[in-house]
Amino acid sequence: NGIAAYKSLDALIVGAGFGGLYQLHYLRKMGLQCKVVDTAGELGGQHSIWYWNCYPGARVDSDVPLYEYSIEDLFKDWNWSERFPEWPEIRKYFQYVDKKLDLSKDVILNTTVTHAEFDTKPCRWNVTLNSGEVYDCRFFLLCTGFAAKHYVPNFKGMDRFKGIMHHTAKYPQEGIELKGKKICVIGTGASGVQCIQEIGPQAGHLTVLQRTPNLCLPMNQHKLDAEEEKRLKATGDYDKIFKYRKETFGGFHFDFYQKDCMQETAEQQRALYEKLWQGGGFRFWLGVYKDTLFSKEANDRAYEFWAEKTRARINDPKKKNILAPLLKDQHHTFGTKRPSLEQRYYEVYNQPNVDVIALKQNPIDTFTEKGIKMKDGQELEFDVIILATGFDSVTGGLVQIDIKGTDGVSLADKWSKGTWTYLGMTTANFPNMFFLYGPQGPTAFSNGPTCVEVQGEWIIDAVEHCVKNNVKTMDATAQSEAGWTKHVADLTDITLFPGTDSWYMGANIPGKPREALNYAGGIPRYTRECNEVAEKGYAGFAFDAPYDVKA
Ligand code: NA7
Repeated sequence: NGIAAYKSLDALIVGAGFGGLYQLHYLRKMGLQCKVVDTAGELGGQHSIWYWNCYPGARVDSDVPLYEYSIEDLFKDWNWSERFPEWPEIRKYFQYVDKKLDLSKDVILNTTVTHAEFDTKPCRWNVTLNSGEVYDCRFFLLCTGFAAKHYVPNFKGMDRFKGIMHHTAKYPQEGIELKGKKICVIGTGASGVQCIQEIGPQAGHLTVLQRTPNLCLPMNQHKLDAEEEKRLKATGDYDKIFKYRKETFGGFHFDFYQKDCMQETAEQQRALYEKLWQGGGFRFWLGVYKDTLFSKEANDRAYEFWAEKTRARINDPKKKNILAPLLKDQHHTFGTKRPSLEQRYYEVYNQPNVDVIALKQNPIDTFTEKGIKMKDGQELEFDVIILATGFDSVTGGLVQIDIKGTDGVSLADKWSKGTWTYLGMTTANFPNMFFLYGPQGPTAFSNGPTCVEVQGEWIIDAVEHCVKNNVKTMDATAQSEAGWTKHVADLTDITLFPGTDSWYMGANIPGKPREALNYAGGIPRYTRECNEVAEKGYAGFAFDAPYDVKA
């Protein structure tokens, strides 16, 4: 009959990934009535990435036990099989967490939050789901992750292609038969690199269309030994790791090397680079000389080492120059686009069935029924095209929900020319709304679970503050968000990041404002700054603003 059924909650949480489930657990512990809503069909869903991104080889680039919750001693009864786990195992981890914390009874799956509006009279959010249900709630928490909205470029003639075509973030759950097929992968970000190295060995032929080379680092993957894990758990090492991960820039268990590059001799530099390279993971990115992401001279040294190591692995001189150009032909400074971790990525290009085309020299002209025609006239035929073209990262997942604040302006409109947040967790005129692992927080420069726990804890405390003090609304002031936004820009402006087109700067989506989307001061500084705000009675927030007057 068109009359929506209203249901009342203390908090509605969007996203059943690391962030959303953390919120659910602790808000429930506080005695609040909460629900989590997620588009995906399983926990660890769309907003934690591991539901939709089930393309071959999809795995996490943070090693375990860093990539897991540190809460409730969950680590004790869980063992990972390898250092960088693949998506099926991460999904199993979420099922394990669900069993331990009894989460899913409060999770609504296969459902999307379509819009939300703040009602200034009762000071509550009305949240509408695509099922037609409407919830009203006091707190509205967006835990959508940084990659909830995938990006498909508008290539000419795309709908003409008659073969199989999927974006990596919408890969069919049942998989695709790839053996012996003619396959094209467009894009060489983290998703492209992971699926290329997996598909190359099974494809009849694989063509990679690369716009920008990925400055990949060795993953150094290995199987984990259950006995060794047991020993480490017994010695208390896991507790130390979980504590330490909050004390490092990126939320890992290593930090930048506390010297500038040029303070050391060429031999010392080489020794450090070699050690970091052998260690694997992000050490060569976030454990390197502390000026590497600030000084072009220091950055060049790291780049040269990377190029030397990488070029040695590629046989064909043409492929070598496309995949790992020399410093003089460099596309971007090292580390200012997200380096991916690879296992056999470069060796795959030594196979005779694998080609790479540099799109800057030979762009896509048009898609055809059978494949893709290149600018130089070459007509390539494919059975399968995989679009590894990324995401409307960091902000896209938030603004795709129609959220209206106290002045009736939507979040999408408010952020259409640039993002404004206070502490990377709130935005003015959207009272009692918190988000995490999103814009102007440490998001993209940090290990996900660390960031989620740091921000999650702060949000839980803020909600508790409101509940205990009978506060109706807590809203960032325009002045405080202007200050934070400038602070985030200032932290980035002194680095090399602004000089590179990347999703860190919003520069991967045509028309998206170019700005620093992530807080570049590191986890410890961020935590300190947020805690200082809380200690000062949540300075920079307005409490119980008279919205009816404003309206
Ligand atoms: P990314 O890292 O954004 O990579 C997308 C890739 O797609 C990248 O190589 C892009 O080239 C390429 N791309 C994007 N648009 C086009 C067009 N129009 N033509 C050709 N190539 C294009 O996304 P991922 O999914 O790989 O990874 C996202 C994050 O998830 C990753 O950083 C991790 O944090 C996990 P470009 O570099 O823009 O030239």
